[in-house]
Amino acid sequence: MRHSVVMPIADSSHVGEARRITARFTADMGLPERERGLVALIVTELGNNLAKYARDGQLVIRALGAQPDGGIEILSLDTGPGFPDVDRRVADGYSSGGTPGNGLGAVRRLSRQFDVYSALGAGTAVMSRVVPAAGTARRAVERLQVGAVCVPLQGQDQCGDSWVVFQDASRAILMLVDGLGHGSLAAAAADEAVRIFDANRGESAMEILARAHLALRNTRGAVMAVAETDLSDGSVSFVGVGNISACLIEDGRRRHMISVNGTVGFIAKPRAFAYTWRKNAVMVLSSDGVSTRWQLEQFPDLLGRHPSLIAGVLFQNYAGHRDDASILAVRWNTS
Ligand SMILES: [Mn+2]
Repeated sequence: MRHSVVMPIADSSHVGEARRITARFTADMGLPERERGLVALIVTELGNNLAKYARDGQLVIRALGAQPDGGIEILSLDTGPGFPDVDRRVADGYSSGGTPGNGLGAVRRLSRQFDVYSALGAGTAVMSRVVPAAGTARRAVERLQVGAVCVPLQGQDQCGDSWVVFQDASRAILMLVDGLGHGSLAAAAADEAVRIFDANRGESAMEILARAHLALRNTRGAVMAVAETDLSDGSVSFVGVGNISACLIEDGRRRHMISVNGTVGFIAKPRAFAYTWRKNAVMVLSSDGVSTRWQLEQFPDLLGRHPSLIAGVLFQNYAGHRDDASILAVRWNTS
C-alpha cells in the first residue's frame, strides 16, 4: 500500500517484463481475476506507448488500500516529447493512427478513474486506477484525493521511506518518514514510525512525534513530518523533524512549512507550526530523495490534475538515484 514498484520502459522488450511483474503484484495483493485482466491490458497499452514514443518512460504501480478491493493505481511517466490537446486525443473515437496518445481512450474506458497530464517540453503522465466495485463504494466518502510515489533506492528490496494518510469525519493526518540511510535498517526505523503513527493516530501531531521519538531510540533513527488538519476549518498543525520538505500550494504559490533540525529517535525538540489548508489547495510532502528545486511554472496546469499526477511528475523529474525517494501529494476536495 505504501510502496510503489517502478518499471522502466526503454523498448518493447520491457513491456512484457512489466506485464509479468504487474501480474505477480496483482496476484499477491489478491486483486480479483477480472480486474487483473484489466490491469494487464492497461499496462500493455501504456507500456507500448512509452516504448514507441517516449523519453525516459516508466510505469509505476501501487496498491490503493490495505484490502484487495481498494484497487490498484498504474502511472505512466515520461519526460517527453509530450503533446498538446491531450483531452482531444483521449476522447472516445479519436484515433491519431499510430501517434503518441493513441490508445489512451481505450485505457480510460478500462479504468475506474483516469487522468492525464501532458505538455510540450514537460512530458506526459497518465493515471489509471482499477478498483473492484466493492472498493469504489467504500471510497465514496473520501474528502481527500491522495497521490503518492514511494520507492527504494535501485537495487534495494526494502524501502526506508514510508507514508500514511489517515482521515475520519473531523480530521486528516498526513505523515511521511525517511529512515536514515537506506536498506533494511532504514526500513526498520520507518516501519516503527508507521506502527507508532497507526497506534496513536487519535493523538495530536505533537504527541505522535513525541511518541515516535521515544520508540525510535532503538533504531537507526529517522526524519519525519506529521500534518494534522482540522477538516472543519482547515487549520493545520505541522510538526516536522529533520529534512522532510513540506508545502501547501494554492493559486500557483508554494508556501513552505517549517521543520526543525534533528533526528527522531536521537535529538528532537518537536515544535508545531500553524497553517491553513484552504479547500482545493494541494499539500506536498517529500523525502530528500526528491529534489525540492522544482518550479510550478515548469508544468503549466499540472495543479488542476489529480494529485497522483502531481506526485508522478515530480517523481519523474526530480527523484535522484542515491536514496529512497518518496513524494506525497494530497488535495482537499470541496465536494
Ligand atoms: Mn533519505
